[in-house]
Amino acid sequence: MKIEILTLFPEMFEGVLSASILGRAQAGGLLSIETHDIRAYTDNKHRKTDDYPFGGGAGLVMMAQPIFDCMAAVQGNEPAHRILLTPRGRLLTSERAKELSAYDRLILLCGHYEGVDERVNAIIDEEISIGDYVLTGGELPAMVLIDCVSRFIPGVLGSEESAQDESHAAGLLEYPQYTRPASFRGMDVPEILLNGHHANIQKWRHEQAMEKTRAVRPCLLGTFGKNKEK
Ligand code: 4FV
Repeated sequence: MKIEILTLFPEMFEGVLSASILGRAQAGGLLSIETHDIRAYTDNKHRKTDDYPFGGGAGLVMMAQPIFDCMAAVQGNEPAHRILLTPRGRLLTSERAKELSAYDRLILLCGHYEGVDERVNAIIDEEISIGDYVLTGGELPAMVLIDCVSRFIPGVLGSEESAQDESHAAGLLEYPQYTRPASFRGMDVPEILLNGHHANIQKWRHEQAMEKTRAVRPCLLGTFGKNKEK
């Protein structure tokens, strides 16, 4: 998969995209991620990328021209699924991330300040939000999207990991996880995980996931109840 990021702050991505799993995925050729500086596509001598909103209101709005020209230069003649990160978008879920991982190419547009000129939607295929809160920019949401989409690309997670058996993948919050030592400062790992057999461990984990989901995110149970076994 090739991911290209249109941003005013390419430097924000350097650490995140070069470290850990994402760094290894790129080194292994499973993923290619590039950033593009929108400011390089401005057509005014002051390299201005934003301006005051028509109709008044606080803050600044990103102008359409630099974004249009940056998108045209980056996309070229090749198809890509173009996503604007914005609080006004469809909420990013594990299910949507898995669907996005099927694309060969994603182009992510990071808004900044108060957002982008509405006319930018003429060159966007989808608006995605990472949650109902407002950040200072779309860069962190883009990193979140890249991280959770990449986990569904075959080979990105090691063989010992899986994006399938975890919180939200099955429609529930994940069961508790423990590792060595079996007893730590008087807190013991549940006996069933030490001596139970596979079927009992699976049953216990499902019960724990249901209990956690009921306590913390009961709204998920409605979805889980509709199309999965109880
Ligand atoms: C956001 C979110 C988000 C709003 C104004 C960038 C900022 C600025 N993006 N999910 N929540 N974006 O807060 O995706 O343009």
